[in-house]
Amino acid sequence: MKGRYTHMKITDARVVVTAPGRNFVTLIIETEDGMVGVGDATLNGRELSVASYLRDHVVPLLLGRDARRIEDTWNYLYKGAYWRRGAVAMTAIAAVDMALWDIKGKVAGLPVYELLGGASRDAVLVYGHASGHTLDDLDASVQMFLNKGYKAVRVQASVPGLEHTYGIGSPAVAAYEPANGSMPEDDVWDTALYLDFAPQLIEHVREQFGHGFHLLHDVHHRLTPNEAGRLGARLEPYRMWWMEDPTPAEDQSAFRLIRSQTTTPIAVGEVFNSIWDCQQLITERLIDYIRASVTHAGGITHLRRIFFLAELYGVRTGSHGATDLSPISLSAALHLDLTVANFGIQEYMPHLSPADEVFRTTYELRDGYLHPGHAPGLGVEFDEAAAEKYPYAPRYLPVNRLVDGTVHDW
Ligand code: GCO
Ligand code: MG
Repeated sequence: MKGRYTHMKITDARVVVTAPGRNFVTLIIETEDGMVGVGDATLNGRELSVASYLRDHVVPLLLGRDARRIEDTWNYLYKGAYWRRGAVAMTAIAAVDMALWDIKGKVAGLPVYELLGGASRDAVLVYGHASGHTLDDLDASVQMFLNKGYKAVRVQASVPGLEHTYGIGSPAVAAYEPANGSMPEDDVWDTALYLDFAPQLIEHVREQFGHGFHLLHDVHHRLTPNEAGRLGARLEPYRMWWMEDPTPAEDQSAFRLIRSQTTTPIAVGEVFNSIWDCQQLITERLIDYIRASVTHAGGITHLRRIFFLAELYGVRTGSHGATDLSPISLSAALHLDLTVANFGIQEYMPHLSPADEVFRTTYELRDGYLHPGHAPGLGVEFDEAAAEKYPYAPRYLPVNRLVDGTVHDW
């Protein structure tokens, strides 16, 4: 047999770096019969390293390969590099993987979720980001999400006494990083101030709005295990959906200590890029939610493996979905979320205009739930002409320092 059914050659693969509102790296793969697939390759603050990894070392290997062989291509790029894991390599592999799933869906005439086993639910529960410099501002922000029908809200507020705190923005926030950072901004961090304030913040929100919605909070890797255990214990009366990234996530055994001190659910994983980063966390049941993203953890193929492992141990999913991941990443996450048995929740920060001019998406938010839509493939069209209007400019995430100048986790 000849043609598409035995081979489907990749004839072109190119990388586009664009900044419609913020920086995104996109991989476009084309096949001999004109199929086009797209993948997100954005690694916030280190974008060009992934663009180079793809352009210089992956694109030459893709040309002439069979676009249908997703699993084989994944292993070829992962094992074939010899050097394992790492955010840059895994983001590059993820972009290829997404683009190939997109193509497979388009060839089949089916949305990717159908190829992954079909929907396990009607739509995907998402959480929105409420924040405020003051508790009054935060109240207005929470109210806005509840009015829009959100069933789950993450709350962050400025810590009194600190000038900048991660996670605060206007209601329609697109980013928490400074807009024009050709150099990283220095922020000051004080754990004692935060630990005094965080329980007041959560108590305040429950007092104002009650228990009729799911409440989340991101600690952003800034505590020690003992501090995190104490905080989790203080938050227990407020029935949190989760406490996110309480300690630096690379130290997996630290979570034993946190677990021994609190039953507040724990979510970890936005900085992970492979199953090995969370193997212990999952198999020892040290977390409740795994938050890796499609883009940084090796694409749909690899993130699905992580989710399947998590399913065995009663750990649910809660994928990273900040706006530094492109709409292609969010769409890919939604297709996967819709299918897996152990889905928990999906982070959702809407991409603001002009991102929608460059990425045309089919996902739809209704009553606090997202659905990826029914278009074949991932359901995202990337407009290369529009992308050209928004040139890349370097931007960095801030760096935290303690009051005495010591570098701390941001
Ligand atoms: C989240 C994350 C983000 C990260 C960002 C870094 O929970 O959404 O913590 O806000 O800070 O993705 O690039
Ligand atoms: Mg986070």
